[in-house]
Amino acid sequence: MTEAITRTDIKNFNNDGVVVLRGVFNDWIEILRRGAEFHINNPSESALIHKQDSYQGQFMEDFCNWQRIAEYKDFVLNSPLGSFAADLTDSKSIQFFHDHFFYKEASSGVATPWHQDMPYYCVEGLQTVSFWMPLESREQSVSLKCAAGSHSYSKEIRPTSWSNNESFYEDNEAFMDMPNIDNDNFEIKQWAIEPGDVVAFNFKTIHSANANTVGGVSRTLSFRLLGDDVRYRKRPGRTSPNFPDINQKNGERLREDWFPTIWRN
Ligand SMILES: O=C(O)CCC(=O)C(=O)O
Repeated sequence: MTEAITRTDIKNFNNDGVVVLRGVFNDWIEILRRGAEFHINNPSESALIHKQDSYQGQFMEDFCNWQRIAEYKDFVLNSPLGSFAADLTDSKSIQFFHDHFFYKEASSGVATPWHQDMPYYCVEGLQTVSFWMPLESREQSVSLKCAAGSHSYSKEIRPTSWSNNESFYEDNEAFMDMPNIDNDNFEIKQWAIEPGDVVAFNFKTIHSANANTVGGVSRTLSFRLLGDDVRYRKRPGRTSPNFPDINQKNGERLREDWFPTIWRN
């Protein structure tokens, strides 16, 4: 076990599906900020823009840029990301899945709705973790919100398109409706964040984030990692992010040339 992660962190991650780790990436913030500035000026073809007419700012999200942005690649391959993921998911090895960038301009009125990440992905398994890393201080009110314990549902939550709320896949019966998070007595985990802190959560943990209503921009990177039991799962349509040429069969470990093993115990 690394020194940065305690037994209590692991217990909380297992029970709640989410834990905050303080200051564990302090040494990487300047590097990731340089990468993010390049990224904002050079989004990929997959970048999505969300905008509400009544607000000035926009919200951009983008996926899978770690191989072309040197600072992200350095972080993925050389930071303790993989060892932290191994500790939290009790895995012997960790594959890197993808990075996801959330850039919310000042006063951009678009929130990230309640959702569960797993059903958007071409994988299944219990040993998963995302590291949500703001690159500037974040007040609690504009930080990530996670519904504690929501990773334990056996059925996945129906994924929807964030722009029109329509079901992502035609196969609707395979999924359950989003519970009424605010009325179903979930404990909501939400923390004020300083750069270098990270919120680690399971791919099945239901989460959301309020719109950026504060003065400055909000730049957040989420890094997604796969532990020992994670396998390829074909979905009944395009996934997000989409890997149309992945050419894999259900039950296989993800291909190493696209999703490298970044940590072995
Ligand atoms: O920062 C946000 O707005 C949402 C983050 C999120 O949904 C994620 O990292 O999976």
